[in-house]
Order: sequence, then C-alpha cells, then structure tokens
Amino acid sequence: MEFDAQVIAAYGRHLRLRDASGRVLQGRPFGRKLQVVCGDQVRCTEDSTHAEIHVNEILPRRSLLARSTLRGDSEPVVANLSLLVTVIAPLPRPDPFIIDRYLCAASSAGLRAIVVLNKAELEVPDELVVMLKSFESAGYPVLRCSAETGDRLDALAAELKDATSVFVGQSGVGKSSLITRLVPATAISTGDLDRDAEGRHTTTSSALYDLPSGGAVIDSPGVRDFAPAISSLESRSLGFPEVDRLAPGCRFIDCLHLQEPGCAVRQASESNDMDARRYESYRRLRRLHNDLKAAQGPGKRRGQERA
Ligand SMILES: Nc1nc2c(ncn2[C@@H]2O[C@H](COP(=O)(O)OP(=O)(O)O)[C@@H](O)[C@H]2O)c(=O)[nH]1
Ligand SMILES: [Mg+2]
Ligand SMILES: [Zn+2]
Repeated sequence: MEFDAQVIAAYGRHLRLRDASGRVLQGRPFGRKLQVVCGDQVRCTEDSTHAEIHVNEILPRRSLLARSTLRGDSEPVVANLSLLVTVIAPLPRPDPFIIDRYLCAASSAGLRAIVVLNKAELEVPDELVVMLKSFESAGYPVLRCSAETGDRLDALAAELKDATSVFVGQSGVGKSSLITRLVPATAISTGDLDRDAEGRHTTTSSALYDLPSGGAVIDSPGVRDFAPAISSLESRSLGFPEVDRLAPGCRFIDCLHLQEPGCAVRQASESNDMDARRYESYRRLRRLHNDLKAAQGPGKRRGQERA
C-alpha cells in the first residue's frame, strides 16, 4: 500500500520516516538514482514480507540546499527549508569564506539566512568581532547566544518559530547543544540516528526535530568545507546583498565586478564602503564556479549549456 511520509533523518541510504499519523519507520530509497535527504516528502510502499519501507518517489521540493562535489556534480543536502542558520563560535575558529559559501547557497535556494555566534559567553577576539560585522553590514542578522548559559536562546527560538531551519557549520561549534536546548528531550530521541552500532554519538547524519512553538529544525553533521552547487554560483550576486545594492552604479549592466572598468563594487571595496574580505570572498566564489565547471569536464559542460 502506498503512503506519503516525511524524511526525519538520513544516514547515508538509511532513512527514518514519519507518516501522516506520526508513526516513525525505517526505510531506504528504492533505486540507485533516488537521492533522498532529510526534510524530503516522499511516497513509499511497505514491503509486507520484509517489513521494510521502500521510498519510491521524492515529492516536489519547495526548496533545496545543494552542494557541489569535487567533480562539480550537484548533491542535495537538505530539502524543504525556509531558513539557513550558520552556527559559529569563538572556538573552533571560524572560516568566514565557508560562511559566505553557505550564505551563497541559501540565497540561491531562496532561503532566509542568519548567522549565530554560539559560546558567546567566551571571549570574542577582535578579528571575530570584525567578521561578525561584515555579515551584519551585508544585511545578515547576527545573533549571539550560548547553549551553555542559555543566554539569548529565547531570541534564537523566536527566529526559528514556524520556519523549517537547518543548522550548519563546523563540528564543535555547538549545533547539537543548541538543538538539545530548544527541543524537548522526548522529541530528540525519536529523531536520533546519531549513534553507530556501539551506541557512540556520531555526526554523520542529518535529523529533523519539531520545535515546541511550531516549525522544525534540522541538525546537520559538521563539515570541513562546503561548495555550493554550480547552479548557485551562476546567479548574479551570489548571496552578497551589498553587491546587489552597489551594482546599479557599475558602468556595465552585466558587470561581474572583477576586472571591469567603472565597477562600483570594486571601488566600494577599495574605499572600504564594502567589506574587503567579503569582496575577496565574492571573487573566490566566481573562481570556484570556473574551477567546478573545469572539473566537470568538457562533455558535461556542453550538456549543461544545451539545457
Ligand atoms: N563554552 C561553551 N561550550 C559549548 C556551548 N555550546 C556547546 N558547547 C560545547 O561545545 C562542544 C561541541 O558541541 P556540539 O553541540 O556537539 O557541537 P556540534 O558539533 O556543532 O553539534 C561540546 O563540548 C559542548 O559542550 C556554549 O554555548 N558554550
Ligand atoms: Mg552535532
Ligand atoms: Zn561591477
């Protein structure tokens, strides 16, 4: 019998599903090509002989956070979101360029994005203050809080209310700690696939948790690096709202803000009206696009141009 379910955790091809009545089931994609991710709505069948759920179809996604592999292929990360929460902390030391890459992917996926500084009770070095300011002046809300002390968690909960969010960021910044604080303990256990065969906690899966005040949050494994899907890198402003604001001042309407004469964006970065680090990050993302295209090889490139 066919039924629809929501994917509430994905551990490789092992899926945890929740049907309309709230029943939680284990399943797996039926067919090699189906790339099912946490947050997906799927159509399933129950195999009566094996007592296993087959996911046969992914229902249309409202939104998708996607990344590029080293070969330039697009891979889905999480689906049906409305908000991307980049979590950073004084320690481990944040890499602002990775944050910009996430903001780029969020922007092209049509997601609202915020930056959360967790462990805010620790000393915040000057360079981190400068970094946070670069996101704020670009137009991204920055929220400082602490999973440890509970400080400002109410403000974070208010941001998350009624949204489907994903927490992304380096391992060790406190994503899971924040979620543990925001979600009742009973809800944590149902989504918990974060354990290996020995019961140790691992961070190799994504899991969705319902929030008590409405909305849901997806915990994601820590990543060392993140490259947005190529399609995200083809948009005009790459998740740089400040570039959007400056671009009307460029001499050429199709200015890419690299070497073009009369570029208002480059001028703004030189006169510090735009954060110079953010501008460098913008340039790196343009280069990343070319590098990923090259990694795809000529066959794939032609194929994409026809589409
Ligand atoms: N000082 C401090 N430590 C925190 C805070 N939040 C989390 N931690 C610690 O940071 C470590 C990593 O937390 P975890 O939630 O597993 O990070 P994740 O890898 O991003 O999910 C743990 O030892 C937590 O106890 C915080 O607000 N302040
Ligand atoms: Mg974690
Ligand atoms: Zn320009």
